[in-house]
Amino acid sequence: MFRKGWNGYLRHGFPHDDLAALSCTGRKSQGEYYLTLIDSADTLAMMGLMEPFAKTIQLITTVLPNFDLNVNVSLFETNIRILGGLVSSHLIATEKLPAYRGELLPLARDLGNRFLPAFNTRTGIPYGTVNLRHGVPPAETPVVCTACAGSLLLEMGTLSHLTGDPRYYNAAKRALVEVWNRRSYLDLLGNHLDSQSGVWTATTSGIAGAIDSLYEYLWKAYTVFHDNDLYDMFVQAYQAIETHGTRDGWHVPVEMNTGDTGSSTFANLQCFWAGYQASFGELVKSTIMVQRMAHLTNQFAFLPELLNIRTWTLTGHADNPLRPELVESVYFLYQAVKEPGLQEFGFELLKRFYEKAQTQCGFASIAHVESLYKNDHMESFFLAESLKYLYLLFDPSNDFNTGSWIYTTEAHPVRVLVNRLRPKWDIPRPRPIPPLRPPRDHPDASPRVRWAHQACDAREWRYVRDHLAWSKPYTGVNWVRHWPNVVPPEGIDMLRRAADAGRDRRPVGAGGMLNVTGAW
Ligand code: DMJ
Repeated sequence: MFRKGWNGYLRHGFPHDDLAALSCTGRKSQGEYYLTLIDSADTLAMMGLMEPFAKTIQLITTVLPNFDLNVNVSLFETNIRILGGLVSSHLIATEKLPAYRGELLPLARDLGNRFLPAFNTRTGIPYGTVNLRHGVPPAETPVVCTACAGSLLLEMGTLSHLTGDPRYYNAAKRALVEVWNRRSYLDLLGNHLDSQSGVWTATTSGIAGAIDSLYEYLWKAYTVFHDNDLYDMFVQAYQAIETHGTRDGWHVPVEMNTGDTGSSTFANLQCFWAGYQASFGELVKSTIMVQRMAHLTNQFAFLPELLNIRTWTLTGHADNPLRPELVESVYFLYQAVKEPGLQEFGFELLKRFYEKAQTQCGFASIAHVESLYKNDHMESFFLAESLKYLYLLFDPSNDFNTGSWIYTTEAHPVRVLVNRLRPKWDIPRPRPIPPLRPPRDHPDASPRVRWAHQACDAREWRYVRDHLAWSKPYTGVNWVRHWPNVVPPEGIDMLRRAADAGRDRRPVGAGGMLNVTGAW
């Protein structure tokens, strides 16, 4: 399937960003900077296609000497897809292609330099859009989405590590810290803010689009760069979502200042959360979420972009652009628990891509999850993420399943560093917590502190697995309402006992336990 999509892009889509998979032509989707070529290059290497990988690197450096392009682009999308693709391919080529001479790194550095003007705001929170040639367009809105400002550190930090230039790391970290500093006293974030004034312009919180990957980057960037500020932020942020952002165990949009329910909407983009939870050993919650998603796929061949979980009806957004989030979570949970049922589920999802999305020259986005009409577009993340995670799910001895790699939000692997970057990399620590927070010895504070030391106990996961049958028939929202009761009190006690025992929570990366010292 990857070969078909890749060859389809090269034959019909290149030199445009993406393949229009119905009309078999090319289409611009971002900056017309060879998006699919760069975003999917490392998938070739991860699937063992080393010769095409080497040729692709050559092609990239031939067609794209630099990013001196007069295009307005999304900082976020260009960072996760293009910069992430470049630094990841550079890392892999350095390790696996003897003839590689580091050609991608100057290109990545050139792009990183073109990002920097976007951070030139009063707060350090970047603009959402930058012109790659001229900097921020004069009439550009300062309003930026939370994920857009807070999901830059893995790529820009790795660029700093590779070049020895701390500016990229510092800009991305400052942006993340400045967004976090504006959290509510419930430790929740809104979904858009003004990068000049620092004021929230949209105060609905949650884990769906516009906020999602910020959470991912707190944990993953901590793991890669060993920056304790990020760990502290991660623990608070995760706990806040689990405490205030769920209803009946579903993650829902909530008001950041009050915790009130915004709407009963499930978004396909939320599905990454289960994989994220699995990556730090929160296996029970991860399993429950994946199982819920599995039940949803009994009703829909592809998860819709949005679903009203109160009325159980589709909203206006009933499409699915072949997103990776669900397979991503199946993959990460499988890596943590090696449950064969997860591979079976992954294979089912793979078959659906094969049977329902395939076209003459590639794979097309699904326009409506009930009619299964198609859109004339193959997103770059279908090759860069969806098929990559599916491949890794079935290839246990793959180097990328066993080494100390961390995946960016666009599934680009970056290396866990052996040592923390310091001191010139450090920027001031986050400001003290806002005054409305309960004092440290207040009982409200203790679960957060305890959570950080909680054990990751395989028994707890097996317990939940054995009590939640994968084959449970879908019975709609009433059955869903009963979910919180599915984990009986003994299960909760087991979690508490594990916490009391004070065993260390060991992080689980894509390659199992992280081998932090063996990386570089
Ligand atoms: C990808 O570009 C990234 O995973 C991003 O974080 C949000 N979602 C799309 C794919 O769905």
